[in-house]
Amino acid sequence: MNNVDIAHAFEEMADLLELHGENAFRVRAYRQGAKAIADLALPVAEILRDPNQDLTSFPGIGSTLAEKSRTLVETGSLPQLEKLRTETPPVLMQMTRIPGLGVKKAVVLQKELSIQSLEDLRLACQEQRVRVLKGFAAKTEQLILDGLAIAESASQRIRLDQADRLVQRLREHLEVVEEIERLEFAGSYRRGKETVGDIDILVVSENHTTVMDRLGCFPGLQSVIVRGETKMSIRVDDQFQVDLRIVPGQSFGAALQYFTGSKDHNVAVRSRARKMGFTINEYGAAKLDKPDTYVAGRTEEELYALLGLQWIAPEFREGRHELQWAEMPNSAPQVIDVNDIVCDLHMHTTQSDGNHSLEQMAAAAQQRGLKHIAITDHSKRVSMARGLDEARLLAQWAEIDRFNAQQPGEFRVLKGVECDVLEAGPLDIADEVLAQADWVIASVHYGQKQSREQITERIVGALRNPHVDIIAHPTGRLIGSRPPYEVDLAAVFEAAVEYKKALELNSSPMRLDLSEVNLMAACAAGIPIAINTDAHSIDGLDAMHYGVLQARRAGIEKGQVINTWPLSRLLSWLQHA
Ligand code: DGT
Ligand code: CA
Ligand code: CA
Ligand code: ZN
Repeated sequence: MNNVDIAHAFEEMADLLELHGENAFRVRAYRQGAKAIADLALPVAEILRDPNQDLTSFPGIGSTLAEKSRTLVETGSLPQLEKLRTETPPVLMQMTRIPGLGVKKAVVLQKELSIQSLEDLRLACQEQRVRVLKGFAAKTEQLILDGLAIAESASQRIRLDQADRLVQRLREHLEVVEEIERLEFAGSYRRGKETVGDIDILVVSENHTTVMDRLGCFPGLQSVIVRGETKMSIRVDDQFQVDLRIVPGQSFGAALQYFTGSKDHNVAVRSRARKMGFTINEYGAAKLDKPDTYVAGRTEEELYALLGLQWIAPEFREGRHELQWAEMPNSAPQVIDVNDIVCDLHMHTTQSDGNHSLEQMAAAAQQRGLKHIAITDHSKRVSMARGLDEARLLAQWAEIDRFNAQQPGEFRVLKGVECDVLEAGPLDIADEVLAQADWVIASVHYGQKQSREQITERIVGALRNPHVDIIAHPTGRLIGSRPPYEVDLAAVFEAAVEYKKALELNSSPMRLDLSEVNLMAACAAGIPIAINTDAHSIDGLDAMHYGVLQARRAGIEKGQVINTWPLSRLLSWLQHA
């Protein structure tokens, strides 16, 4: 078993444990472990063999995971994983992606109706075989039918960070081909969508055979779906598709524009072109009366310029306002950019479930150009993460005061906490202690299955508390694995406006919560947004760009993003006056 195999086993453990409703922190321990193992420079087997090395000395690997790594290396399998696999028919994982259908109900349906595929489930609903089961109603059938489309697409799409890793592997594999003149990734990946349905590669090369032969020996290749003169599609890893197109150099810009999409953007571009007397396809732009003579197409800039437009960043190409903006750049909104970010206001340290100390996180944040951060460890309800009680919090904040006093420059650490909103409603930390914090995040981690009324009231109640500044990951979704909890976001937005509070865009690529669409609504309501990494290690701080990318896709102006404000403005906003 090599490191990649071990990491895969831990990832699968995490997925399956999550499916079975296991504690989120245990799930995360496996995810972190998987990442830590994948990042190791040495083979795990070698580390385990060396008496002078200790696997647990590497960040992200505790004694449990070290033990399981040993089992994997020595036996090639993990009994817990085997057991979970047999308890979990693959369709169950897909079924739990149907919004509103929890694990328990999915298990009952799967067993009672011998469901093998989502198609079986659709049939069962259409034939009204679900409503007759105990605990199910006609309403459930409709809910499932409505949710099936979402589940079907979720089961085939990968998250942006997973796409990033695949793209890097593909790039490294293809780059060695000297005959490749240009190589670019297009499609939803280039647009930075939160999930990607397939990877689209564009290549300029005279030698199609060499390029296709090289793609055909990609490690992880499962099968070649089609191979033609200019187009090749393969399946890689877990059923995921990669499309390659080879285009002539003079068409590269037109092809890149075309295959970057989105469809809606392309429709808008083509309709504008027609009105101006041009026709556009993936080979270039031509005059309507001379469709065979291309007048633009080597670069995207050239193509957009022909239509009187500035070049449009791929993340804006969703058929919203981007053509208007590109037409009159001076009146376009100042959309948030990664260079505008001066702080990160949600991160964990070794005091709770983080991997690095206050000093290490602060140094790493400074290296990344940040001017201030907030340390926000978990509160005591989160016992799995060694959440802090009042006494430990006060001690940590005294530590932060000392740290700030010793800072030579302007860099500052805010005294924060990620305080759980308890199942019954109240906050996990006493008001008189919260009053001493600079920055209080309220989060719902437990009781996520409660009714819409209950969860909404917990969140609105938290916003009403004068010490709370922001709600983290406001819908609790985990992309592709857990639907948002039932919450009336309109009521949450209303409360945020009334109490002058902020909402988070959690940058973790597994969350991206608030989502793009919800962000647009929050921003329309005038609610300040904090884009935070929720880092549990130094590396976690690098997730900021995912959050910023989603905020850009939502077209959020930088002034509305708290992370762009100087500390003085943040401190005065924190008075909520
Ligand atoms: P995905 O892969 O589902 O995440 O989304 P995309 O946007 O990458 O879609 P994909 O891979 O089917 O195609 C890539 C781009 O190529 C798409 O955004 C627009 C363009 N495209 C592909 N096929 C068509 C088509 O039949 N009509 C139009 N208008 N555009 C197309
Ligand atoms: Ca695609
Ligand atoms: Ca495609
Ligand atoms: Zn957190």
